[in-house]
Amino acid sequence: MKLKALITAVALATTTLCALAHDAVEVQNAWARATVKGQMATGAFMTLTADAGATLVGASSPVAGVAQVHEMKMEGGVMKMAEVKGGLNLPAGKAVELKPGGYHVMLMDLKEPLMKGASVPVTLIFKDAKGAEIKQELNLPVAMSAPGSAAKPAAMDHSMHNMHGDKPVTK
Ligand SMILES: [Cu+2]
Repeated sequence: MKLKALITAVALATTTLCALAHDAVEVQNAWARATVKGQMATGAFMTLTADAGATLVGASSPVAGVAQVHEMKMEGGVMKMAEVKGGLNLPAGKAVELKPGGYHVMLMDLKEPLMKGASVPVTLIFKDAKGAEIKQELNLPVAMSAPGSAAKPAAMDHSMHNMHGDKPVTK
């Protein structure tokens, strides 16, 4: 057991070093949406650029029982979202935006409310071009809308929360 843990640690350290050397995924404009009392799920958003190409295969956070990579799209006139099967492809050198109404990291089974102005640790799990796992730890600012944008949250964000069984968000 101990030996296995050690091997895992060494393997992780090795992939991290490789990641820093040439496969790092650049994360920009990352943030997580603040929640209201009783709300059990929220989204995290960011722009990802993988110089050598990568796939965002998962995420984790100490504040969420479950974290998944989600996609939101129109289906028969209804906005639906689901886990991105096989992960979100990040083509080499291309910025991929995770934003309200599109791709996002869904934080579910929240253990505590996300307060505006606080920060939340989120670990992103990538597979690099060679299939090796890379973990990237982030500390996301919690806000009501994308930092630096005056845009109001889109109406579709509300349905997103409802789909996870939360109370309707009222204005
Ligand atoms: Cu979602």
